[in-house]
Amino acid sequence: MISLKGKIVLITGASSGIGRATAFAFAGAGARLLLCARRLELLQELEAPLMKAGAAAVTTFQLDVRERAAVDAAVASLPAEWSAIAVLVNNAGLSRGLTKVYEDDPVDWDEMIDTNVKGLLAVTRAVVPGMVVRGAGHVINLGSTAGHMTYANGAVYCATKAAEMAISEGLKIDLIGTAVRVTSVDPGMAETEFSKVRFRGDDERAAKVYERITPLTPEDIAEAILWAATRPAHVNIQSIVLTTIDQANSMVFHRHD
Ligand code: NDP
Ligand code: 8X3
Repeated sequence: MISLKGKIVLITGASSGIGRATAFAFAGAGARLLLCARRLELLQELEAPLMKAGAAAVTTFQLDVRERAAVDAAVASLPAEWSAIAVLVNNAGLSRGLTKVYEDDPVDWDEMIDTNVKGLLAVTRAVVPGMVVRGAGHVINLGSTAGHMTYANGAVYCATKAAEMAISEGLKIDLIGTAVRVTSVDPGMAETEFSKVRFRGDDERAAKVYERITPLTPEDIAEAILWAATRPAHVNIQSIVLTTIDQANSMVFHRHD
């Protein structure tokens, strides 16, 4: 196990759900946290609790990962004491709608592809060259069981997560011979703001997704991310697929009586 004490960890989409839980997990390991998302006020509210949880330092900033120039500028303008990013958690992501692909709103396609695929690529492109130069680093991407098996009415979201899997594999190949590690963490259903965002604030519809199921918690996933990041330097965890006991794959669930 390697120590993350004082190491810089950049987490995208840290204002909610898995990203926020991951910030607390890395805080517990004594890391220095660089947290971004669009809702800056939510990030700022986390600063004191994260310090209390053990973070060595916390810096928050507003970032929309879809804005490639802003991503480049944010990473390039990090002060020297924050620039040596040791772990990048590419977590920012979302799903919009649950509709037949031939009836879908193309605006939703753009939002999912721009965030989950191009946003992940933009942050990776901005951060990884520094890791290669420093001879150390770890990129942890959030995939999904949705990338392993497509489900009805979810073609484009599933496609973005299949793309994440291909990008993680490709990045690992391209980094071969360097000390930079790449991991894809692929959860099944976890209760976060994910379904509220998918259904644009329809809380009732979102709650139905988790009805009579014990979903994963964001903390379950954060624990897996932290575990991957703390393996000895020669160990590269390529992927972790985790689901609740009530889920077999994208299509098969057990709903309790
Ligand atoms: P949440 O909606 O709770 O969190 C999503 C996070 O992503 C928020 O912090 C949001 O912050 C951020 N985000 C969204 N769009 C952008 C953007 N353009 N720029 C910067 N940040 C952005 O969902 P989850 O925690 O569940 O999702 C996190 C990741 O996990 C996603 O990649 C998702 O696809 C994946 N995942 C989720 C599963 C689930 O069942 N919940 C299962 C498998 C994978 P803000 O709105 O403030 O920008
Ligand atoms: C999120 C899990 O099954 O709702 O990636 O798409 S699912």
